[in-house]
Amino acid sequence: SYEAEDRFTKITMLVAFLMLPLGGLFGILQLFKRTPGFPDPVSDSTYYTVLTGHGVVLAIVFTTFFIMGISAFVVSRELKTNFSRLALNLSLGLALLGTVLAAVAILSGQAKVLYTFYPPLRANPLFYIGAALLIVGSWVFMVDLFRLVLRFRRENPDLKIPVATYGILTAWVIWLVATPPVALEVLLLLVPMSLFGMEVDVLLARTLFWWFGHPLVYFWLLPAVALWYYAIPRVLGVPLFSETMAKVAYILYMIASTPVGLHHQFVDPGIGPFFKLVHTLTTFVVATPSMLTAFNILATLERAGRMRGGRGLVGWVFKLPWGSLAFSGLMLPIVLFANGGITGVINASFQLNTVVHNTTWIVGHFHTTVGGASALTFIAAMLLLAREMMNREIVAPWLAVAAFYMWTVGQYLFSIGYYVAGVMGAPRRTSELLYGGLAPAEWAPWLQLGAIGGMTFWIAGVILVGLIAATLLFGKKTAVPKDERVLAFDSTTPDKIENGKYILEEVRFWIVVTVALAILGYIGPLYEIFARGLVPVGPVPP
Ligand code: HAS
Repeated sequence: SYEAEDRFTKITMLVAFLMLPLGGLFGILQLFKRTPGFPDPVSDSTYYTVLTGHGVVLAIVFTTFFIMGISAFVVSRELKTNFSRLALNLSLGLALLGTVLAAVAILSGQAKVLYTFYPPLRANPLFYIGAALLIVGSWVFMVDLFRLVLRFRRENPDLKIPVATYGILTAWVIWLVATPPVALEVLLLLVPMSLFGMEVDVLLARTLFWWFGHPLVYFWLLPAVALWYYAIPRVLGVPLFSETMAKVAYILYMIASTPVGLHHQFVDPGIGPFFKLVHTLTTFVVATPSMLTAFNILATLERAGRMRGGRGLVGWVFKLPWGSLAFSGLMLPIVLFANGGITGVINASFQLNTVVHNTTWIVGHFHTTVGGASALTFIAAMLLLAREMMNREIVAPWLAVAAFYMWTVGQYLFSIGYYVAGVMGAPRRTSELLYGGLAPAEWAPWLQLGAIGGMTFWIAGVILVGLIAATLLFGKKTAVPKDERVLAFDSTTPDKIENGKYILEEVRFWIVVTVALAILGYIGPLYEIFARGLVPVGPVPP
């Protein structure tokens, strides 16, 4: 039985679920504050509390808890194994404690440092300690997950790792490589800065943060990709076009996701152009698996569409079940990812980055990636889990489908408005410029278009949160038969490895390559920072 895993998944999903209305409230307040001609709901200084809350609650807490929960659900069932109860309880306890501490710091207005917490801005120590505890909690879970997958590998040398578990494993390997530098930054630099006023080298701190910050986005993405690869073919009743291609994509994500973080620091002085160019090139490598994913999913869709009688170049697209809850909930995030992915490639281009960096363009990019590809997939998965794990009939499924479309249209409008305003120079992360009367009038219509999009997907979010709650509270009790379940990971039978050893299944080897490339990617820039000599500065209150 999966009693302990299910309890863990229920609690982590509940925490993730509770973050949605809170993060959404911060989001809508911010949207109004930033839009010319709209009512101004919060003071200038509260704006930074709201912005920090929005980023931390949704991008860090919602995602981490959801990913821990879905990982326990998928891996235990696909590998037919159990996590250690101690590890589950300990990791949950630490992560919850950390979240509460950080929440106290943010909600009391003592952590206006945004989710990137760049020094010399100083937050209350509880904020940093809370963040560190959340990470440590996730590590406890991660170690146990590695134990189970490596044991499966050892005990079943002739079996392939199932495709969803492989994706979840990849996400956690990325987490393994990404989190130690930010933990060092927090414990050695930021906590002492916050507690004792210790001086900190800003560039060193930012570099350690972005060592973590970019792989973090693939930690958000990979569980969504794993759900797409597993569930979309299941919903369509066809096999995935290529499982081998899926695993190649996972491996490329894993090995290339870390040595790329300097693309967030193109305009930081103190790191020379050589390593920035190297990270530009590796960023194009890490964009490749998403293109493989696009190809793999499209080929699967085409196969299914043609089986249903679709003809011609695009006729098959209209034969797909666009009105089904599971299909639209999993496919529309991919349609959003096409938008966010293309702008990601633009961000990564060294020269173009100087046009879009720190503008509202970036806000458009990350809403359609983490808020589109990842968050919408996670919300759809929550509804499916309410049906298939909690055995509740989904209340008004048609409304959920309508909300998925509203979310998608809203995010497209939001991103278009913010892209154009960004290219015109509208800055992100500030309200002063807009409300000090300094904003050029030409930004206004685009920020207003963005606001219409933002309100549209905010309303979609409210509907979806309401439907999840209504399903759990009032949904009719019905056990869904195994063959009708979308997330039926317990019925996976791992395939056999043919022709002896199969390099894609040698996960230990790929973990070593991942760690080595991450270190190689950062030795040079860190050497440059230390060789130049550190320039520590004292903290400033935000
Ligand atoms: Fe990014 C900034 C580059 C992907 C999240 N990114 C951010 C920030 C966040 C974020 C949160 O190079 C802001 C950080 C901050 O606060 O400062 N990003 C990239 C690149 C990719 C990318 C190259 N980002 C993501 C993902 C995220 C995410 C994924 C979250 C989940 N990003 C950057 C850069 C910056 C940045 C710079 C810094 C900018 C600056 O100056 O500050 C790539 O991985 C993207 C590859 C994706 C593709 C798309 C493939 C298309 C697919 C869809 C196909 C469609 C189908 C539909 C099948 C190439 C998969 C068919 C439909 C039918 C109807 C048939």
